[in-house]
Amino acid sequence: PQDNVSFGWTKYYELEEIQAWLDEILATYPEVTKEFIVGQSYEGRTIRGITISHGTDKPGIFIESNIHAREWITSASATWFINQLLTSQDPDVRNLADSYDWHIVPVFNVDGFDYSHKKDRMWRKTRQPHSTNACIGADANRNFDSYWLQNGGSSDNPCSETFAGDVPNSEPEAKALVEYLTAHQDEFKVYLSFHSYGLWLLSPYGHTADPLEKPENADDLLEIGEAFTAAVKALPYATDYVHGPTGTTLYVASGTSVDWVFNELNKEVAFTLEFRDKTGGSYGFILPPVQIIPNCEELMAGMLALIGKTKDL
Ligand code: ING
Ligand code: ZN
Repeated sequence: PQDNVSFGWTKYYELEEIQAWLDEILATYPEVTKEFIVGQSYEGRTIRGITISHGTDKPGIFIESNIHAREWITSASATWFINQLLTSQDPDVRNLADSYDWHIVPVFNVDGFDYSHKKDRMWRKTRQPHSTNACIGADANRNFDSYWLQNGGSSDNPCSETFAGDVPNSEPEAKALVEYLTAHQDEFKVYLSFHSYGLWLLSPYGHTADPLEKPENADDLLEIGEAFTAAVKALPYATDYVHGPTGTTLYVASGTSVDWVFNELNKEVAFTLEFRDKTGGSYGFILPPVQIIPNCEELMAGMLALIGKTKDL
């Protein structure tokens, strides 16, 4: 799977290395890949994405990864997934690659990711200082304009790990994504947000734990979740993902990207994936590199099932 390019999935790479790899991929596969730019981060880094398309006007799938800085397994898995779409000879993966237009942002929170590599491994938030200088950064996954700071799971304290920002879209990264997705909303049908950790597949809504408040297509989302978890469980690792609505399954969190896309862009299929480590696992966010490939294999199995079920509904 390391065909053609100088990258492997046996260690975690720094932002510069991932950017260089992306350049290499774009240069190696010019016919089917294209760069897109979501925007600029607070510290002026470019938030880059790659489109992989083996044709025109296929249904689109958008993947946002590493919105939380310390969740390194997410960008490791997103880059592996990109490589698979381009190089795999497996007929199921080829079909997945050829039947959809893929829009993938491997590292969304570029400032935070760089900071987590160079200064503080456990950094989660963005890097924009609060106006009071009390603390740095907001939780980008609480900063979107959907039930923003309303129903819990997000904080108005700038020093909290789940600080929602002073206003929705206060973080340049969230604002850029909102503008990009709004302008390109016709190009995708499915939205996925990669996180770690805990082995969860979470559907809207995040803003409420009331089981009666649920999307119209809640049953469809459960069916998709069922397919995903069964496919992952069927691998030799027999890993148990748990699926369900975010607020009732994991915890309440408002202002997330997935809820914003689901509610404001009216996408019917939007999920948060929480990769390895397992819930209560001893590694947590510091997942050993030997688990990168197993996690990726689980991602691919789950993704094939998720997309397959979505198509059949
Ligand atoms: N978990 C996610 C978080 O943002 C989540 C869980 C995602 C909740 C999307 C609601 C919606 O807290 C981690 N590990 O970041
Ligand atoms: Zn996260």
